Amino acid sequence: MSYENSRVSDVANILHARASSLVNKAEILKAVELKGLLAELPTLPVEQRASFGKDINHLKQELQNIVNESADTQERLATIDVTAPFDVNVNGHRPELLPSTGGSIHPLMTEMDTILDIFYRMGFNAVESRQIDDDYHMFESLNFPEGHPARDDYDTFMTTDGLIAPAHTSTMQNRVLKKYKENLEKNEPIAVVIPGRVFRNEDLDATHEHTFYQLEGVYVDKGVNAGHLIATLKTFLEEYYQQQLKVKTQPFYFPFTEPSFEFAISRPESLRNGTGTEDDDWLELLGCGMVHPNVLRMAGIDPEIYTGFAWGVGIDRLVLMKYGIEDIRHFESAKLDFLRQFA
Ligand code: FA5
Repeated sequence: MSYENSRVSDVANILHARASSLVNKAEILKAVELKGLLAELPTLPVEQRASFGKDINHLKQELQNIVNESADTQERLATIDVTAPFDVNVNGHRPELLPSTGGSIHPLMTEMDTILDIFYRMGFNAVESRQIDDDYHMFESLNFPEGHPARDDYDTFMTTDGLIAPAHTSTMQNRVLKKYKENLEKNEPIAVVIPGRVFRNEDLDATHEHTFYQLEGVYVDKGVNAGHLIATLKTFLEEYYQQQLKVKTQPFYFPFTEPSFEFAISRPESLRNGTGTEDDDWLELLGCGMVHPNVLRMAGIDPEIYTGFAWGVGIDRLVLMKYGIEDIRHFESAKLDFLRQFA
């Protein structure tokens, strides 16, 4: 840009040079030289003022363009890794999310989809569990009266208001039984699976996390027995692992099922990582049983007419075994080299 007035032209050269070395380009608009030119204007002979004023406006516009261009460039450069700590002291950086092509779905969620798909094909509906719940759903509705010693087996985290981070997805049993009990009046079963994130105050090791995922299942109808329970779980596991499995149940205790079982599979060769034999490597995968009559009653279902089964399986443990992962803590570790293997 050329200027009619040499005085403005001199100031323009100085300010262009200075702007190129400024980190925050907007500072140039406050330059004292610019203010000086504006102050000179009223002192000039009247006939020179119009051309001088026009030159100042041009210079201001040029400087403004420099500031605008620099802001655009900073926006383009400003991608920040959201997993890294954000430095609030860095000026001129506007954080942006990384493009979604840089990430992938967490392996536990991909596996959860596969598992839900199997149950959809078996005729189950899915209802997501809650990540914060209350004493009634965590204990009372599950036949743990106040002061019951088995409450201690589900040691979890609570808010100061007495809300509970659920230790298992069974907290949803009362809700789904109530929600779907009209199925029974239409001679249809209640068949629901409940995926959810659960929390426990736990001693951590390779198979125990404080935060993990479970899938609850509830099935109620007339004439349902433990044989249906075992057949349903065996069918599901064989579909998930894509092979025939040997299964066994052993007696256990849950206040909300009677009888209660632990359900184990004999780890087949392909899921054994070269250790043990098929006959000595029983792996406990889930807890299950026949829904306790009190649990049915609390949901308004007559246990003299209807019976049902329920189970709760740890998703992390299923996935550990499927891929031969040696430590459950990898899932929550945000180790990218681990997660990228599943991308
Ligand atoms: C229960 O949570 C019962 N609610 C299961 C149930 C549901 C029984 C319905 C009867 C009827 P348990 O505490 O055993 O039971 O946990 C069930 C499964 O969750 C375990 O078999 C295991 O696969 C998984 N699990 C339990 N604790 C952990 C943990 N700390 N880390 C990872 N997985 C765990």
